[in-house]
Amino acid sequence: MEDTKPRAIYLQDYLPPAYLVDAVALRFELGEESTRVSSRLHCRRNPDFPGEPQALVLFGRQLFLTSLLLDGRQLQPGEYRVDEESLSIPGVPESFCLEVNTEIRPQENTSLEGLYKSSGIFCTQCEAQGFRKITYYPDRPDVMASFTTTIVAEKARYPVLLSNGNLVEQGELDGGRHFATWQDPFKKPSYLFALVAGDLVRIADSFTTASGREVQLHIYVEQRNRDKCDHAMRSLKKAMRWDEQTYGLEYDLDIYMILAVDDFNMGAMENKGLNIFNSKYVLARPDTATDADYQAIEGVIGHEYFHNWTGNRVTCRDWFQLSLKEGLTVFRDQEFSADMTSRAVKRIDDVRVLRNAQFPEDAGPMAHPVRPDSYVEINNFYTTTVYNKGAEVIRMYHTLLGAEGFRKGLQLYLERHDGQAVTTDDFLAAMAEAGGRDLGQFALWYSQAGTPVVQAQGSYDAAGRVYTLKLSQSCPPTPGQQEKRPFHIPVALGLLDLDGNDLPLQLEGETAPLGTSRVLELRAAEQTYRFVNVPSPPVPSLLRGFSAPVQLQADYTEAELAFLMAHDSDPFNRWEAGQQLASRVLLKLAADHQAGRPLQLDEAFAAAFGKTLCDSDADPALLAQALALPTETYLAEQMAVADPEAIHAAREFVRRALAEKFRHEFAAVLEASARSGPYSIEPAAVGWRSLKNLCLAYLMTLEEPSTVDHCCRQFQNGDNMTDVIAALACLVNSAGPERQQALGAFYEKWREDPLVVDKWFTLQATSKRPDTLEQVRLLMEHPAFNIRNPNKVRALVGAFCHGNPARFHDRSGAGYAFLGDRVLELDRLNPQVAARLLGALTRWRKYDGARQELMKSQLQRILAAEGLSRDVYEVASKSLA
Ligand code: B3K
Ligand code: ZN
Repeated sequence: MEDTKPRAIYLQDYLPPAYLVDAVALRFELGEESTRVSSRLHCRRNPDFPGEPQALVLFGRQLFLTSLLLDGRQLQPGEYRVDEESLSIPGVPESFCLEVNTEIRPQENTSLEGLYKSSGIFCTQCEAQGFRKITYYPDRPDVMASFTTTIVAEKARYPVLLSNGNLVEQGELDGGRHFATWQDPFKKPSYLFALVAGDLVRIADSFTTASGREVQLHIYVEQRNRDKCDHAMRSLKKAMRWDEQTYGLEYDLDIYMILAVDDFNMGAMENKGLNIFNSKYVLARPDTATDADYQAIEGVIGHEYFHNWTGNRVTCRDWFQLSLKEGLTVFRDQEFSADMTSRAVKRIDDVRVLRNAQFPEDAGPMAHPVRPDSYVEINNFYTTTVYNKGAEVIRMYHTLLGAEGFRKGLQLYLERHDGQAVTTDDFLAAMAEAGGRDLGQFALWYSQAGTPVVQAQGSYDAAGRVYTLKLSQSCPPTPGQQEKRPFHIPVALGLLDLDGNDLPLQLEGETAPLGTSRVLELRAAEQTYRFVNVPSPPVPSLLRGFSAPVQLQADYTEAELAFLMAHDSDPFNRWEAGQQLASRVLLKLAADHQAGRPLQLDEAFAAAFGKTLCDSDADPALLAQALALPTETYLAEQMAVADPEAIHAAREFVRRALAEKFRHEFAAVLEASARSGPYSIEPAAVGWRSLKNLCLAYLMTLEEPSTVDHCCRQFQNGDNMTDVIAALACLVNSAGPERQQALGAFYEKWREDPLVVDKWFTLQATSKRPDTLEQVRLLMEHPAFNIRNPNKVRALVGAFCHGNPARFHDRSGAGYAFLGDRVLELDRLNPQVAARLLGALTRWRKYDGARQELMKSQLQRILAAEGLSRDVYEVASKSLA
């Protein structure tokens, strides 16, 4: 048993490939039973491979090998070896042509990795290692080849045949079949390969690049979705323009294609010239998609487009370098969205994701560095650490080098490595060189896991007019890393005077002040900064814009937090001060709840909240952010032993208490918003809707008939999905008969639209009502639910396990057992989705003894199951380790 356990792969074992592939010609014959794949590889020995010539090893999984020819000669079974994972051929010549013929069964492929079918459409997902489920190949990113792909299929069922690059030939064949041949002029790793065949409609547009080339833009969707592509197309053109203007980067092919499919493991995939998208990130119409959906579409369309340079033109040497392309591309899409909408709101949203998902990951058993040292299953490392913390690391280069230095560094990196597969060290070297900076210590952000804690202590000397700020840092241990070295941390800060204005900042030894907001570079375990000519005791505004992914511990009084909330010139820190104040109040109430003490609304907090709510000059979008309480997930992280019940009780109490206290003020906002104009997707309108719907949600906690009425009217008459779903979300938590009526009406109206039905599932799965788990179980039997569709699983099961802490962590353990059942059920169909879901149990050590036992027993039960995937095995075993 011992030796059949999946084994880890280590970064330190990296060796360059023994053989290179210069060109590959693929031919697919797509059938209803099986698909024939023939692949002709032009290979040669890699001159950079250290040591003796080796056997040629090609990776392959779940393939049926029909024939193998080396330089035209059929190989006999004794001349090669095939096992579960690979095909090896010893004694191959210096350079040769290999023809590999295999058969696969895409129709039976429920893992949605490799070639598979989604609602009658053939499509592929090859990153990270899906290509090896299509044919035997050196499926690793440092083998880059020119691809020519011929697709043969029945014309009536599959009129559209697509692959990467340019269409070079097409025509009719016998038996009602046709073919198309595509050629990609750019060398690429196999993970960027894509193939599509289906009955699709094409939305066409074009884009003229800065240098005057015309690029055809095609979005392919099923006929029923043709009226939902405008926003995606607009977003694509905006992204193309933005990358030219911001970084001087132009698109490089004459055609850019996007396909939307319903069955997809993640958001989307940046295949060269042919992106494949989860339809959730393409399709939108005002009546079917919310403002958040519109924003996510713009972000993901941008993300995949930006990969064309950061990922495709310059790719990763090995999968340990994943953040090289992902962190960088997330940073690029964040900046793009910030420029298209509101920078401050975008920053707040991004930091929320970091704190609600990445900080917990960094504090749990799956913690890993931005550049991991090892993995069992690479699909488990498409994490919020690699993506979102990776983006924060890129943001810190930007902060340290400045916008211009960063732009130069990026240009140097892309010029130097165009067409190569490289490492995060190569990226850092280009940044250091362009910025003229020593980034040796900065490299620790890639190799050390864990969220650093930065402590700040200030003191003011009135006689000397000196403000002294002491910053210290430490980082908790993470799996395999007990001791950490100090990080290089950019701490952006300002000092506020008694009136709340920014003071000029002059450090001891400087001849004049240098601005009112500046970046301190904390490099040692402890550093002291002395600001001179400070006329009065200041309130420091620390870590402005969240300049580093750290936990800041500052000894603010509640009065100081309220002061920063009202006056800080940095909008992020205004929001942050409010969140810190609210967290203190909520955590104190959670403790009261645990001790059985009566709950009381903190007066100072209520006053600060009221002041914010009544600030009529405030930007509605920022106001909505400021008035939203910290999430239950965030609050749980702040407790030594998380108590989901106490947190839920405290948070609901505060919501109701605030609603009671400010019912007129909330109602006034609702009224004002009614005058905010007709539906539009412009940021100002989005801001008003978010504020209005937040106020509605507060008021609905009181369930007063007039509010319920208002809510029902908004549900019935809303002309956009944002308003409709916001109203429905309130009704779903309510006790009245409106709940069932609204849910029924909504389903009847939208039953044919899978993405809208997903929202319907999610609202019910995240309901606060005590019978939610029962409802979720029933909904799994609903005809619209399909366990093979990842969007459905995420919308119902994922939303309950990850998005409803109060119900999921029910002390009976029923939520955990439900998750255990689903993980085992899903693992046989789609290991990637199963492993993600299991993530909800990894933090078991954070809970009380009774819950720990219940969670652990599910992990043990899963680990004991026969035939577990590598994906689930890795998460379960590391969680228990
Ligand atoms: N690069 C893909 C992710 C592939 C995940 C494979 N398990 C999407 C993206 O980050 O753009
Ligand atoms: Zn990406």
